[in-house]
Amino acid sequence: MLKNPMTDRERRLKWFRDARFGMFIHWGLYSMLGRHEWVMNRERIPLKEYEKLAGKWQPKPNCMRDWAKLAKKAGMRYMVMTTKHHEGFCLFNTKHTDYNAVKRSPGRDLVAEYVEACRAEGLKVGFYYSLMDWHHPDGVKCMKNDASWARFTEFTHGVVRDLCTNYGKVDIMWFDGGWPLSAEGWRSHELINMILDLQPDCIINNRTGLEGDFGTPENRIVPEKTRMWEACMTFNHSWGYTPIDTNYKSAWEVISMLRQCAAGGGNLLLNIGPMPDGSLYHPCDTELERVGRWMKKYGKSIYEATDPMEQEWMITGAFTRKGDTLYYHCNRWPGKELAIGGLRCKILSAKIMGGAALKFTQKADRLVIKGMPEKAPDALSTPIELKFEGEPRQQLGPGHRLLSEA
Ligand code: JFZ
Repeated sequence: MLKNPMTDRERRLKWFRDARFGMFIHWGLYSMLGRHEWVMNRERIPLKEYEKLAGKWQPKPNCMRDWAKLAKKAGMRYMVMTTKHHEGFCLFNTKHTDYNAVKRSPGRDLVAEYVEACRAEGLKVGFYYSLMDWHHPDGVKCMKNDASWARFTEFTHGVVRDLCTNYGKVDIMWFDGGWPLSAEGWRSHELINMILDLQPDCIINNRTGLEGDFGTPENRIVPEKTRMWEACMTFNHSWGYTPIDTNYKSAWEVISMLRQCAAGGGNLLLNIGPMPDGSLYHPCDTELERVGRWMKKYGKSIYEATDPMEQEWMITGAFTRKGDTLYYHCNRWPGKELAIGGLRCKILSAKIMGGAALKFTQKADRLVIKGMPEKAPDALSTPIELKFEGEPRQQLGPGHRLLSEA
């Protein structure tokens, strides 16, 4: 049985619910090849050839500090870094395998450096750990052979124990790569109980095969209604460093995703795959700095505004809500007037967030806000703050009027 997951879960999740925004880091031997973190599998690179990378990796000193500084500047409140991805190379010291960053190149404990960098910036510490392991000799045999299964699950639990013992407080264990075993096969109940024994405040995601403390929709924002969730998104379309994948998200898109996550009561975990030496690069750094300047000014409408509101799509923007306040995130500026149809609540006041009151008319379910500047105060998105009373619901339907009003 799992330790006291329900009552304890909300206590452990409190900081996470308030955090809203985190930085995901995918960094490993695969970063040196620059063709996605699945390169070993996709290109069927022979193990002996791939292992040579573990004799060459030379990240520059203190690169994680740059990551943590950028995360803080962007308004992120936690980080999650790959401690071991599917390739099986551990970025930390462990007695369970020499295929690690201390016994091989770069001869440093990269996880220890990462943890220090997070804490220096006041960021919560998350560890990504892939259960699936393409390097371990029992990583596949464990499916069919009991002795192999016993060895591989002992290895897995032993390595996770090292992660939860040797680096101080761990705030998130972010598991991944459940293939080829089930929750029972991974002994996930035992794994989670061990983590909570060692790290009683830690939260654990849903990729051990068990429900976990939060859901992890990947590269899509799908709010979960019955529990906490966090959407993980790439900056381009790869998690690991992949310079040939140049279609990067803009600050405008990141803020739109943040609004969508907040409106659904969840978090955004946005990924960067650093260069082999740990360097960051354009446009990730510049776009995240733009996001951070926006979050400094309008962050309340994202961090705090997670109350539910039934809304419909609009081309000029979308809502978040906190109590009796709606924030209409206008990210396509219509000019001096903004019309919003379908609102079923009475609007009491309107203003650009942080600005002066705006005139408005509300007839039936048509709100028209007037006297706005010709140009958007902030092209990334300008939140219009609306105080309201009544039912915060927007209802439009496909007809020009609802059938009930025809
Ligand atoms: C996994 C990894 O394979 C990938 O390399 C990256 O680390 C990502 C964050 O997690 O990718 C997945 C995991 C789950 C799904 C899709 C890709 N899924 O459930 O659809």
